[in-house]
Amino acid sequence: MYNTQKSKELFDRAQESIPGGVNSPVRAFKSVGGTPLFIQKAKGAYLYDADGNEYIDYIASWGPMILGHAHEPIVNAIQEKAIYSTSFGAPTELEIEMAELIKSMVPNVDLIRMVSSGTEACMSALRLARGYTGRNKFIKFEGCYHGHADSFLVKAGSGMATFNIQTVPGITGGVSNDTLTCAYNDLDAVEKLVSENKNEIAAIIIEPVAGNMGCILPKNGFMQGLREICNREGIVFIFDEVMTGFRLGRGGAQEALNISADLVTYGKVIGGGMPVGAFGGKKEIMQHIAPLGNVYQAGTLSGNPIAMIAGFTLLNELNQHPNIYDELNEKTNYLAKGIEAVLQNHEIDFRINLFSSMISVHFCNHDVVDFSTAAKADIPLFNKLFHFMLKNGVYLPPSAYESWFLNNALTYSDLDKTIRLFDEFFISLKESV
Ligand code: KE4
Repeated sequence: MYNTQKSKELFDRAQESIPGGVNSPVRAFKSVGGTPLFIQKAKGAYLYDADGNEYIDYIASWGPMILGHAHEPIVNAIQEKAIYSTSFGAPTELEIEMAELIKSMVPNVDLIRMVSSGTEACMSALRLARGYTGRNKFIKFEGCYHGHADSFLVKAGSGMATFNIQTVPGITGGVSNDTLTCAYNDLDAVEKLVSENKNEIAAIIIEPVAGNMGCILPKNGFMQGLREICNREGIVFIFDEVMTGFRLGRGGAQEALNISADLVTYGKVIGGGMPVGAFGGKKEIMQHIAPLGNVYQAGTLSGNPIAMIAGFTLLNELNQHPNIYDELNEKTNYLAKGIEAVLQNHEIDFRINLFSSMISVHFCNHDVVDFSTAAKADIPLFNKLFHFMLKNGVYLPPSAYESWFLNNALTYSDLDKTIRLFDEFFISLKESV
């Protein structure tokens, strides 16, 4: 009998001291309903909740745990580093090694600054683009999520899509006036915004493969079109690679899509599960960041030795064993094909969006190419599936507006179990009619 009593007790207790009982809204199961599970430990591809239930993990902490949980080289590196203190607030050789390693893996990064979250990376990149161009406005795409800095909380994805929050209290009119939005994959809409705001746009920021409205791929020519607009208009092209960086491949989306960004932001995988973000790019732009230039950005724990050694160890593994990406992509394709066969067999309307090891399943009979088409899918059906999978030991992201993230500790029997449970779910649906 599937028992989550301890999680229920912990959730009640948590809500006495933490807003909504969680430290990040998407964890609260608000969109899928029910009680969030309190996780006690994890190893490899498996999570273990407070009641001792085991789950195959398709969240991977929203991306970072690409080699699985408690990956031994990372754990050992953290343990060895921690005995020499956990923070100095002074420069270290390890930060240089980390920056040099990143520069050796990704294109178009001359200088890179470490921060402590993806939010910090994106907000800093936007401020830098504004300081560099002297312009205030920027374009983001509906359903893309670049963290919770004020400027980005306009028609954002992730938790804001999940909770259907499209305007956030606390964001001033001035801030939102400088945030221009349009649909993902709509190049004409971008051209229109650019012509209506001539010489006022500092940046276009995009998730090059979007993961915060499910997984959404750029249409052919879309990214190249944005690149050309930025070249023509003197706009800074920012790739938000917090999700895609070091997940799509060593060089991330810039390499996978063969598009050069002016600035690129990182998070998640770059920290190996520790709080790390980064932004980097061409020296001509990055040299405006303090203390070199006057665009101020700072952080007490930026480049923290424990966070750095975790990220450095993980990136090193990925850098030295690029076959990991082939293995991950093969597993993702295998999972997608298995689910596809099940859904076709049950004559369910669906679309599966997939890029490398990012995947999402949408229950609809139209292509999912932006936020509005993602929102038109059968969300209640996804929510039912979510809970069926959960109580059978498979932990999907608790929202139809999130990409799934595979980790390389997943085995093919884990994937087969996941596919079999999809089949059992739809059989159970038919039986319940
Ligand atoms: P953080 O500040 O949460 O480290 O990163 C913000 C961010 C920036 N850019 C992209 C493309 C992102 O996906 C994120 C954060 N992703 C969400 C998951 N969709 C984090 C999960 C959460 O909010 O708890």
